Amino acid sequence: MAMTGVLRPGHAQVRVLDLEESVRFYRDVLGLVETGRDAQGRVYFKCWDERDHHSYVIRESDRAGIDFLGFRVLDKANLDRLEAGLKAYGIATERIPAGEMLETGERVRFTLPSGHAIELYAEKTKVGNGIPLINPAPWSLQREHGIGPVRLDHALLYGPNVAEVQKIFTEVLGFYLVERVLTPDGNANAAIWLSCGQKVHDIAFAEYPEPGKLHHCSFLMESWEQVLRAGDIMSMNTVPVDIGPTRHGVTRGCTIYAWDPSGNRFETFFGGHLPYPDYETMTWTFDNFGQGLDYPQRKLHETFLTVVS
Ligand code: M3P
Ligand code: FE
Repeated sequence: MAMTGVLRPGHAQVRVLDLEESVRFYRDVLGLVETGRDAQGRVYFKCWDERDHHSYVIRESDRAGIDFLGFRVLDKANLDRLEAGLKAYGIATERIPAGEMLETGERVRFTLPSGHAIELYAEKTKVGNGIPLINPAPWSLQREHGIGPVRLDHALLYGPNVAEVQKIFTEVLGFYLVERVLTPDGNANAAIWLSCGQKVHDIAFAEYPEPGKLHHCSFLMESWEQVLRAGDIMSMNTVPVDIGPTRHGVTRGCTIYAWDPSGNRFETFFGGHLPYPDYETMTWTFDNFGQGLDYPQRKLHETFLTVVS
């Protein structure tokens, strides 16, 4: 499959209550690689196998949550094309100058009807994964530090107007709808899972009255065993765990949900099926939401619906 538009979620900027406590958590417990700090006081991280300078940025604030989620697009021509598409659709965009975020080119920013700030960008410095491009080893010692996820995989965002958000992602940004959970009356979607490639999802949304909320950022693990090991490391560090280890029915991904020291939920995730854009959307009725969330226990955990940052 040729991927020419939006490639992947490339960065999330998340607010934390205590910067240094959070740096210790993300660096030493989750096992991200710290790659920089800027004049605004933001701290930049990447997962060990990511090539770009950063994928996860934290800044200190008096409230947790997400500032924005950025998607990497193929090149500048696609950035211009996608921005023109957004404008033609009636969405206001602004350009954030190159360098405002370390090692990152110009970003196109817009706000979704769910209240989330989304960015598109085409340039970020490739710092590599610590493994040579000639005769590369399969992993480096960076993988062995903390939980050690492979990459930022996706995010689940909560806010209003999910039907309009779905139209923007599918009609303007080139995503397709992989799975959905219906509302109790069956007339609308309570939650949607969207992909821009062959991942089971790159972004998901759930209908929620308050705008701009973060449910979780998800980090990809290499195996179910690595998810279980993540659970061990969480317990060794008394990280508050929300759900799991278990498997989602929706996406078929293996998962643990847990909270960072500020109450931002994160996920360690493995697997999931591999859809193509021509596949038909899979639909879950609201009475099966429990299986969608936690397939073995068939349990719609209360926190899934109510705890966001
Ligand atoms: C995911 C995920 C429900 C949740 C599924 C979640 C309610 O697929 O990646 O977090 O089906
Ligand atoms: Fe997830």
